[in-house]
Amino acid sequence: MWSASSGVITNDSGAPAASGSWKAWLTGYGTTRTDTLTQQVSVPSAANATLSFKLYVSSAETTTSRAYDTLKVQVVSGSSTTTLATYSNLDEGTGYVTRTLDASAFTGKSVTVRFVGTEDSSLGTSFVVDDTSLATS
Ligand SMILES: [Ca+2]
Repeated sequence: MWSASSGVITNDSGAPAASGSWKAWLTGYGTTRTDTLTQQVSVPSAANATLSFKLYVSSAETTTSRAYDTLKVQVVSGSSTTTLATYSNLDEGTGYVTRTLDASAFTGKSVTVRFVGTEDSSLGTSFVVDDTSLATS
């Protein structure tokens, strides 16, 4: 069960879903804003854990070198927060890209998976997340 900032979990047709019509749409307003999406997860005991999701980035930014708007993928375990990956307006693409992150450090733990979208005061960047899963092996 995901918890999210208002409006993040949406079936708004302004951005495609990777499957179905619902997805998590973080930021994209072109104003200073932070959106979060979190889920508590008990990661089974295993040798390896992988967090995967599909990410679509659409941006009004025109720079090819500066990350003005970012999406951080974090795991919170107790009082410690680990950033597994950071995406930005520089990752803009024409469709969903499957992202696979190593979460093996968290096997056997109860953690919170957190997506944090942050944008600056102009030129919106939308981070759209769908089909998130955590697998162990
Ligand atoms: Ca921006």
